[in-house]
Amino acid sequence: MSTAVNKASLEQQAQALHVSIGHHDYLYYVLNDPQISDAAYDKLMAELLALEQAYPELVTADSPTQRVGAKPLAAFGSVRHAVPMLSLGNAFDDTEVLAFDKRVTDTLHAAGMVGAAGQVQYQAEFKFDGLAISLRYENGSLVQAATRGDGQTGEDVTSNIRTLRSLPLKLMGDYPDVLEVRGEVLMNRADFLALNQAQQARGEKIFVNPRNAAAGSLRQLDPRITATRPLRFFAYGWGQISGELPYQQHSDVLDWLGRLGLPVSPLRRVVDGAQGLLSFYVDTGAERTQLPFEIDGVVYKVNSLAAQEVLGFVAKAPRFALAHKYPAQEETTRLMGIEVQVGRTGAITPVARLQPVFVGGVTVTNATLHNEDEIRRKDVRVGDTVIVRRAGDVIPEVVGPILDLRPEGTELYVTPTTCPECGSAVEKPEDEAISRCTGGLFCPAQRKQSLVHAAGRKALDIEGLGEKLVDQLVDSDQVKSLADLFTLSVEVLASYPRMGRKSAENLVAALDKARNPELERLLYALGIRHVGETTARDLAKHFGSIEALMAADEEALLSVNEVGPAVASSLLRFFAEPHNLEVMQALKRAGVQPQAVQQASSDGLRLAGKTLVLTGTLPNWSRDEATRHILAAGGKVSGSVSKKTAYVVAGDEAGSKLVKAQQLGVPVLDEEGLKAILL
Ligand code: D41
Repeated sequence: MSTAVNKASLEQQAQALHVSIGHHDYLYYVLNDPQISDAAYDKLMAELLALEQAYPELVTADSPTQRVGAKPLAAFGSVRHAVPMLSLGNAFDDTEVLAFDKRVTDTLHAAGMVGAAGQVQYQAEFKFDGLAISLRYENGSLVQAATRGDGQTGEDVTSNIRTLRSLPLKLMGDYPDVLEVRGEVLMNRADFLALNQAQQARGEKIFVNPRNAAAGSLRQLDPRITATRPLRFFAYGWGQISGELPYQQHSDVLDWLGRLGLPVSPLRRVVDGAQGLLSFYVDTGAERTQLPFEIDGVVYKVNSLAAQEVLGFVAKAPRFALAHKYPAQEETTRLMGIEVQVGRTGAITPVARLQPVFVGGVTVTNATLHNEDEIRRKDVRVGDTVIVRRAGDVIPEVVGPILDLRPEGTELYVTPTTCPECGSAVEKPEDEAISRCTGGLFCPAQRKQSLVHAAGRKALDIEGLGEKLVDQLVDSDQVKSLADLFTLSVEVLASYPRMGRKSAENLVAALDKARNPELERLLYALGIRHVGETTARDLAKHFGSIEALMAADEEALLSVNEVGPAVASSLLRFFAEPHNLEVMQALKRAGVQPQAVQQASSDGLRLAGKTLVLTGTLPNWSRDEATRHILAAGGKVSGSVSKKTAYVVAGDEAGSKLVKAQQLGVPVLDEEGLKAILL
């Protein structure tokens, strides 16, 4: 008699611990809002383990101690889905979305489910770039998890799915007897990068992207490995549900799944009509690169479940839903060759020559391979089929080879030992990843790049002096240094191919204008290592003239705010070099004379001590113009928004920085607002 009572109370004790641990897992992994310390959590877990050790009959499949309990499998079993897992139709442009909305609206109109002028209501969601999974809960307990497979039959990944801490082993609240939840398993970008680092340190497989890492982690036969992988899950639908569905809208069912303890994306929106869909697509696209995980599009679903039923299916895809894809950020193509580019400072960058491929909205033929170490790490070889990535506006890069497709006879890449441009030795300092040509300004590639840099908009801003002309001027030995540019005549320039007299005159006029630059621009134009725009500005403000700067010793240089030992020693080396002194003198002879600098203190200026961030396109001012006005008013311009940002100045097509400003409560100005503060 007493044993029975005892047993019931022990079971209650274990149950209470299940609920408590499940609740804290939910707070921690789903809501990101833990309410007890790790130590307190560990104590609950230890208590449960002790109890189960003393009374093994208390161990149930849905006990939190069993998340990683399972032994390695020999193979995955197969699971037939009680309700098939459908696929999604795709759209790649607005017209396809408009056609979808029209089809839906016409059908529902004919069925009397929308008024004559009515718009269809949709649920708009992210399209997570992961793996589709079906979870089966019976009496609230997770009993089975399966991959989508062909939609009818998938693989049994229950032991692996149990290790996902964000998934409840036991549902909360008022759950139905049978509930099949469908969703996507994925890995956050940051977790993917950390995993790859750890994999590399252990000499194990590197994953090419988060999706691949999530798939590889889920397809482990040993759940103990899966347990170490930071996988996440978001529910987006359902299969079998016993009894009557308590809601009539897709969005309400997803909210309900959230209340049962399942992770559901909060970034969903209920929208009306095609315009609502397209706005969601555009807004989400602007935030896309800032999200912690990868999405490859958005998904639209007719919100009314009754309307979904009327619309029905074609083949294996529902007529009530549509995936609207963003241009793929990754594609595969052939690596035809690896060439090296020599930069302004001699840095040797390997560049991949690719079979042209459409990725991220443009056709890509070249992609960076960063440096030799990266090529080795990724083991990329000429002839490989490679994955090319172009995310946002960043330079396309080669992510890695697809080893299964490697042809025979490929060879490891080695950086050339001599510069392909000038034949000088290529050196690689032990502690640096970058090889450099030692030719200095003897190397035509370095000379060309220095001149292109000096002519750039942030430097001397010499309009009409592009890369092509610089190539010709250097190749013909007409220009050997920055100073030589200022000796060019209309006659000489007009003698170059594709150079009319008018263009030559314009260029000579542009050069004339560039003879009196602001000091900071001239300093920046010289291309001294470690002297970027900001440092050039600080130096100009501090010293006021090029002569004063050239006369400064280390102590004087270090007394400038923001100038450290690296900048100081680079400046000293630059001005100690006879060739550079010659160029400085030649510049003077050619009439290059920087403007006098007003060394006014910034105190009392309108934006003194304030940092502003620019985003989007302003109606009248270019980014550089706006920056100059802000600096003139004593303010600073930064590239990223933080709580310390005084204002975000937003123009057309402002992106994530505007979103961030709104999140942080940073005041946002338009161009007019900025002018009002400045003037
Ligand atoms: O995020 C996703 N990848 C996602 C996939 C989503 N947000 N919603 C989806 N909805 C469906 C229906 C409409 C069929 C319930 C889906 C998928 N299906 C899906 N994923 C893989 C195949 C189909």
